[in-house]
Amino acid sequence: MRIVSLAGGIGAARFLRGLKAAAPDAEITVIGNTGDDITLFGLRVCPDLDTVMYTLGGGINEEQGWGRAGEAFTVKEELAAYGMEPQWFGLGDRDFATHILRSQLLSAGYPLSQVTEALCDRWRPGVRLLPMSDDRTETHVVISDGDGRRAIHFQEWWVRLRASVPAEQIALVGADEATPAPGVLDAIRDADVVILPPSNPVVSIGTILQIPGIREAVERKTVVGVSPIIGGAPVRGMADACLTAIGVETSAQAVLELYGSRLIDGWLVAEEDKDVALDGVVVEARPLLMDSPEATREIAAAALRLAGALP
Ligand code: GDP
Ligand code: FO1
Ligand code: CA
Ligand code: CA
Repeated sequence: MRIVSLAGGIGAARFLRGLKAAAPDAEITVIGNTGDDITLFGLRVCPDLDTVMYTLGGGINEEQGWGRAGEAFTVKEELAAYGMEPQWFGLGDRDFATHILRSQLLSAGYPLSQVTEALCDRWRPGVRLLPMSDDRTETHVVISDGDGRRAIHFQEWWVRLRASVPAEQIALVGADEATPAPGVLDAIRDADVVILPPSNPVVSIGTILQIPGIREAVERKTVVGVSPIIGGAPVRGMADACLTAIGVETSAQAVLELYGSRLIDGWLVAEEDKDVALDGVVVEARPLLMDSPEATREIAAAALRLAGALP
């Protein structure tokens, strides 16, 4: 069986562990969000790709959900001692090595897809991890504060401001000129099923779908999504602030309507959201908390069954 999954960071990475367990013989291609990517201290950082790679490769900080386990922050402290900015982004020493190697390969001319493959040679995530695009795109957020109305990088809004200042607009800079990375459209075309994990509908899944060609390719497939919203709230993180920014209510119903029935064939919601309905979409209510490996595997298995990919 061939499965394609679009992926943000923590929600996706945890779900993908369950998907691997639910379909151990499947060939899984993960199309990762690179809108979160940022250049810091001259190094290219790809938080969502790294979260998937470290989680599936056994290197993730499990409690935090991002960054490396057993991390130290000597380099960060030394940079701060020089007064280097930004100081609001916590890059650990082990993680720095990933960004140094990635940046070296990128400056040698390798595209991000090949660089990601090289990094995965070490981590062996058990899936094929492709960035959504080799072209540089970045999510920026328009805010108004004491410094006026301006666009800032998504990470500054998310990490420094904790999304506490309302986003007036969220845009993927560079999207119009970007093309899907090599292998992305082929993987979607050849997939038996496309799964949308419980990732952020705006800045993870929504971002990937903005790369020209990807949405159209996915719409041709059988697509099952897992709601990241349970009982009117995100399970973790600040996805509600992203949905509000694009004028969408924070509910499993509204996220389904945002994706639409052209894209989605099946939608998994939590039991408290069992009344969710949309013409042309099969909705199934079940426990959706990924609070153990078994529970997560069962969510993934339910998604595959809804897609007709498992008996
Ligand atoms: P990020 O890039 O690190 O923000 O991660 P993703 O975009 O992949 O996923 C974030 C989303 O995952 C958030 O909107 C959460 O509500 C959702 N999420 C996290 N844990 C769970 C869970 O256990 N169950 C469900 N249904 N959603 C979850
Ligand atoms: N998130 C934080 O809230 N604070 C941080 O200092 C931080 C550092 C960081 C470093 C590497 C990395 O891969 C991820 C990191 N994250 C951090 C998480 C991440 O930037 C955001 O949660 C996501 O981009 C939103 O999906
Ligand atoms: Ca993300
Ligand atoms: Ca379809």
